Amino acid sequence: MKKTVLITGATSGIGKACAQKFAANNFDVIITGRREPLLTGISAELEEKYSITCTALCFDVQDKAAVFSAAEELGKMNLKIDILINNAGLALGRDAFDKADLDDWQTMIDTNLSGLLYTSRAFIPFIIQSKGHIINIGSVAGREVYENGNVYCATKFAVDALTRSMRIDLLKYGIKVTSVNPGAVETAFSEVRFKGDNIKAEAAYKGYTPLSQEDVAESVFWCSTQPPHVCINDLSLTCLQQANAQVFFKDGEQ
Ligand code: NDP
Ligand code: 8X3
Repeated sequence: MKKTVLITGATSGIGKACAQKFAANNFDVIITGRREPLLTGISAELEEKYSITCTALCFDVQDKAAVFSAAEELGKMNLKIDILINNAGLALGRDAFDKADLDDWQTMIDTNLSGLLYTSRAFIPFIIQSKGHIINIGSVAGREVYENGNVYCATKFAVDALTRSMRIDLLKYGIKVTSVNPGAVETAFSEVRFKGDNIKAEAAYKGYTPLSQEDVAESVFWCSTQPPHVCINDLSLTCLQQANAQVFFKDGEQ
């Protein structure tokens, strides 16, 4: 039977690559994000290319009421969800603890933590019904902190804690819960983090070959296609030139 995946933050980067990967494998896809024109374009492209159904829902994960009303809308449309990918997220700034912008901190907490809580609570009834799978996109920054990573790292540590908690609390429903924790992936992430400063954003990926969004989508898809009795608890991946959240071996280093 055809399965459906809901991906938060599918207008760009890892989320968009996941939408493409699942659609290419004959899943129906529900994509979400704040940028409606991008959602509409991606939805049309996936339906045309892969002959699947792609439903686009435009909402901000920070907005509790909007998240729950999107879930209500899906319920009215009688849509089922087999896999929820909690991917929407961002970093803002890379500043020392004593200098960082409080609004940046708040936005990261509201998006990466509260947003993930809202989408999980709103869509879990669908996942319970389908005995499905929740995949949270964490980060190597949720395993080890790095200099000036402070609140971004804290939100990703929280994603790790919530993934473990969900796995325990939802065990009785036969639901799989996985975290996928990538190292550096070349997406719009750094452009957003450095607020459009392209020089800083490009520097983040200089001197090594980072992961691509497709590499991460491949891992997410693999986690979701294991036999029914197998649950991948967490999967961490980095590019060959990255050992952990802090250590890189860049071109030209000896
Ligand atoms: P992108 O900036 O390319 O994509 C981020 C996505 O999240 C966009 O689709 C954006 O959609 C969505 N998003 C952001 N804020 C909100 C919000 N408030 N409400 C709804 N959607 C939102 O970055 P990535 O693909 O790299 O990031 C995806 C996830 O991967 C994040 O959780 C990030 O922390 C994580 N990650 C990234 C790594 C990297 O090096 N790139 C490494 C490890 C983890 P829109 O703007 O349309 O709302
Ligand atoms: C994103 C990867 O190393 O920039 O989670 O924090 S990193």
